[in-house]
Amino acid sequence: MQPPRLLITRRLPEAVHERLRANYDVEVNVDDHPLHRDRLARALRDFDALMPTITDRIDDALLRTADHRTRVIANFGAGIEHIDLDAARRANIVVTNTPGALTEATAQLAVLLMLMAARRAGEGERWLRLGEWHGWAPTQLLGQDLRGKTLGLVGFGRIARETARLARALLDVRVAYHSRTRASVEDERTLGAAYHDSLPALLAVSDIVSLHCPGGAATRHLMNAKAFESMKPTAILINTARGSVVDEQALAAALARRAIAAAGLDVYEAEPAVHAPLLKLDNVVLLPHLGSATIQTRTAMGMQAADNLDAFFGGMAPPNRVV
Ligand code: 8YV
Repeated sequence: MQPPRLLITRRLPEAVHERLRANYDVEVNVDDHPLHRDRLARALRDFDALMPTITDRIDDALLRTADHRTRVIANFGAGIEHIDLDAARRANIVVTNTPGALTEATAQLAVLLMLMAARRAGEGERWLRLGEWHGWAPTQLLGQDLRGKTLGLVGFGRIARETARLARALLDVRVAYHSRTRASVEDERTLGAAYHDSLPALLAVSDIVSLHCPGGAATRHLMNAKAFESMKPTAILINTARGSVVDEQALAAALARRAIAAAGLDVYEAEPAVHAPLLKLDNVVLLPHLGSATIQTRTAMGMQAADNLDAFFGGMAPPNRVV
């Protein structure tokens, strides 16, 4: 029997390619540029399985192709808003993702951004590299201590909880959250997390606001001009979730007039483009979507995606099926 044809749309850690080559007829996009739409359309006709990433927009128009051969899309990543799930369902294509594998790495990056923004680390590094540091001074680049501050989590899934756990251990913060569904009393108690039943209520009490909700239409521009008005002028915004959750224009305006103190961003509305005014502001730390970027995590994500494929082609239920 012929092994299933699998297209891996971006270069993954070699260990993942090796594992997949053992059981699949694998093609890897070795030049590693985001695939052109036409190539994705052809892939749906030519391959039994796709392993895409966030850089592949698989929308209704693509999935509507009547003669598609693809039966399963094993996304490399947890977030799947770049795939039209309803259209996949209509096309009878199974979709899986990789939750869990990237929880720790992403939570660590959220805490890194909190520290970088609070301690003005990006600003300091820029000074130094530009030769603008002329020696130590007692009131130079003074940041904020985070001990005892309130960390407000928007969303309370795996990454939010791990972020809370780490930030409590490292920075001794208090935890508050808002999410669509309230967690159990037990889960709240474990993290000492105080529930707020509305976003404005959470924003009003938070010194650090960290976003952990999914992307997509339901959360688009959740953080808009009005939301920034609800935040404390001393507050810091952290986004390791999806760029679409933040109205970047409104954020740049709020940072420029110090309606909020600082921000740390890892994700953007139109990646890889960054809203130009943000690049000019000193009180924002900007990272290039590094949330899960460790060799261990990216390998684990690939292995989890491979587990999903193996289950599917082995006639079993893929463990991380979303459609
Ligand atoms: C991934 C992510 O790097 O998994 C996610 O949802 O945001 C990132 O950590 C990327 O999405 C991989 O496709």
